[in-house]
Amino acid sequence: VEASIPEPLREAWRKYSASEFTNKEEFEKELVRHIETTLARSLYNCDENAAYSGTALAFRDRLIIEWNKTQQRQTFTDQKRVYYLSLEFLMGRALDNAMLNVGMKDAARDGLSDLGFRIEDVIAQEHDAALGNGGLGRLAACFLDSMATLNYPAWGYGLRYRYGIFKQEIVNGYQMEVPDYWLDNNPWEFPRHEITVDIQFYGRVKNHQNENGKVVHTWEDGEIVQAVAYDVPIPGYGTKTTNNLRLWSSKASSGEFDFQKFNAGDYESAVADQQNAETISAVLYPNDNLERGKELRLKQQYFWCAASLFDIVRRFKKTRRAWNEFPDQVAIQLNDTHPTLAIVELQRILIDEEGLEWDEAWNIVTKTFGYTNHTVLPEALEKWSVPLMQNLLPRHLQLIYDINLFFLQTVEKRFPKDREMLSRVSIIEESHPKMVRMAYLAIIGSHKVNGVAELHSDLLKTTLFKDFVEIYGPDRFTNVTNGVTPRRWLHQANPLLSALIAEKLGGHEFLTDLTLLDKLEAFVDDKDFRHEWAHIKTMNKLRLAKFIKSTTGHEVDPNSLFDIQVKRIHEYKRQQLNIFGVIHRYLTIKDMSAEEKKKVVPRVSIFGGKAAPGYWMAKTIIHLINKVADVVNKDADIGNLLKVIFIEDYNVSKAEIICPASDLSEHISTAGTEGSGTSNMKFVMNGGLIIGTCDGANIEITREIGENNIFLFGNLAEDVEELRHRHFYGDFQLDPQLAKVFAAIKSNMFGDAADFSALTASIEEHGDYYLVSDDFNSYITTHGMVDEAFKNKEEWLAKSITSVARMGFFSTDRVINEYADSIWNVEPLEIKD
Ligand code: BZD
Repeated sequence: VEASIPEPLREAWRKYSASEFTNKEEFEKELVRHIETTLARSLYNCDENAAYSGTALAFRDRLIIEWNKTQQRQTFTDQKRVYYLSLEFLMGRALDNAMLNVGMKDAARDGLSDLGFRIEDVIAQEHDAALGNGGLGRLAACFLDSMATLNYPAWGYGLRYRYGIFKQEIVNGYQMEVPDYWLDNNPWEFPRHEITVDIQFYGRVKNHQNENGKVVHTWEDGEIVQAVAYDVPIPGYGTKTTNNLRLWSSKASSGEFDFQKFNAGDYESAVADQQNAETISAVLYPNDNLERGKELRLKQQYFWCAASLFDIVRRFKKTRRAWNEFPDQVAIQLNDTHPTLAIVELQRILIDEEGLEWDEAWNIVTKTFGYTNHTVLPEALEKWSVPLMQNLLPRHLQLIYDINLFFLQTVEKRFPKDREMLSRVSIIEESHPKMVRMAYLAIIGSHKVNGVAELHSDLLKTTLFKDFVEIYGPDRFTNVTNGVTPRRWLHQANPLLSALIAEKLGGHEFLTDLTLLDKLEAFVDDKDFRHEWAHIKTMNKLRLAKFIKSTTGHEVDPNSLFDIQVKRIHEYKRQQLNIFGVIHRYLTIKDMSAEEKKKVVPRVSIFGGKAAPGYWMAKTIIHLINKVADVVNKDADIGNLLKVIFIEDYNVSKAEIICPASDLSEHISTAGTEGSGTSNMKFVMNGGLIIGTCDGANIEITREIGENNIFLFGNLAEDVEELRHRHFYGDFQLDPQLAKVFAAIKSNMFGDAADFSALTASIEEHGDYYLVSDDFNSYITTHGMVDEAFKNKEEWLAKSITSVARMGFFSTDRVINEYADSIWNVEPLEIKD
């Protein structure tokens, strides 16, 4: 029950309603007030960390005032809202983003400087919010930024993990994982201890007949865990809209922290129950593109889906509308299959709790949900064992069987006697044990299914989901190519470039209409402009060089070509191809005469990325990169011609330093394996060129910027199957240049060759599934072309400028408008004073 102040008393409230600082002086006043009162510090003990906290609290006040207005306005207007369900939100730091989005960074810089602080040092105090693994989680974060910026009434729903993605340390060349405890002193969340939901697990289903003779189901005797809401304000850029990200935290329900046990002296077991409940939201699973079927993961998924659905339904019921209006008021987007249980949960609520008939309920459900697929990799497709689900969620398993039954009946009508088809598309895989195929359930329970780049969406339609295209027709399947938010990935990460562009274009409008970048093409031949462009790249390379020096001790020369691959380590992303290429380059340079060496373009090969803790091959790749770095970096024959750097603990805030500093970045997945990729967009937006395969969004980037401005290589997706087939039947020849690289590794040049034998064997002996050998020659040759191109500074600059000018398509603003129009059917709502 919400308590509203009676109308006659509201005058007093309005009179004293909180107000926002609007200039440097007012900011300083707020900052000092927070430091002296909220933090209980003074000018005698205010370090950078306290300055950060004070600044964050001052900005938080501003955000929450606008958050309140936005929520009131959205409730009052009561138009359709979007709910973005994602198990991951990889937000990074919030302060810089808040300053820029509310347009007060300059005031803050001056104010902090008056009080003795440098804004960059203050910003750097913040701990990244790292509640995600990689692209999927970061996409959700970019979506939140664009939804707020475009004034869509939209909420994110996720889990408040106590531990985000682990911190990576490199010890003797090996990855070590350190827990990421990030919640102490996090000023950006608001606990809502009054907003709780009881979530049930286990127990059994009982069937009864109600007064009308209808069979009803009750789910009884389970364990209850309580979900508590924590709200994070999401400011839009240049708008008052401040949306909400609601993260659920688990704790023992007041009933469950058993006071009887407690009072009876069974203290330990009472505490154990509590810890058990808190385990649900304790830790983010650190796997990307791998699902291992662990019970705790399923518990996380249901806990979060059930809490979110309860919240959404509660909000809808306050409007007292009829149930059939639910899809006109609510759009729910499923970020991958992780929240698929939300489909089943809504059906359960409508049937078991609200008493709707099956068909009426199911019609509401399917109109409400949309499902985004991010991968075609088989090992990433979620399946849950039926016995596991039976035990944890007995009622949901029944409902899944019913959904499947009705679905298979319609399929049978359309494709009579096609038993193969029925078993292929069944939600239940008839294996031992039986498995629930979550992607199929998500397709059946949604009105739209989308992939994240054109090639990826086409592959979904022609391979994984082919049968479903036949069953439902092509309209249920669509493409929405990914993007990134230009606020964080251009304006915040690269202030110098953003300022130069603004100067040329006469303002910062391009940040909210990225297609305006095309006006830059008019300046491609402008000498002064080129000069400034080049200068900014050098400044950004210096910034990265400084960072590398301070974190690794290595000196790198900013005149070298900075060649960067940063992303999660995965065989399909082929960091092994990159490091083999580096070894090849090393061997080639070592063989050169002094004369020949003079022609070599000096390079710095920069790697970064985490391996899932249980992914041995990925860890081996990290180990090899670090061992190669050890050898190359201290080889006097090589000097500055080649340096190899592994940046520890790659994360969002490091990406903000890394992306603006690339000359070249690598997006070299085996064709047909990467859904989209989004760092490719970040790098090009910052004036870096890319070397890449014809995969994911690389193809659309090429279409937009022109094939002269990108270095493409390698086999095409349409040829991959045939090549793998050939390898399987023994038709495999190790590429001769790669053979030299392997010989060097096996000579113990980079330490004990046995450490890397699994890696070389996967290629030489076990079928080279990712086609490293098939693509090696093309890769090396293309790097040669990169070297040649880099020698021509003017040409390179023209490519860089032209590419940025043509990147307008890859803003998440375009992406969100596409979702809004073709999937969600929602309208923006501007928040005025
Ligand atoms: O999603 C990534 C894809 O691999 C990229 O191609 C794509 O650009 C982005 C955004 O659409 N997928 C992931 O990042 N996936 C995961 O992190 C993940 C996490 C848990 C379980 C399964 C996958």
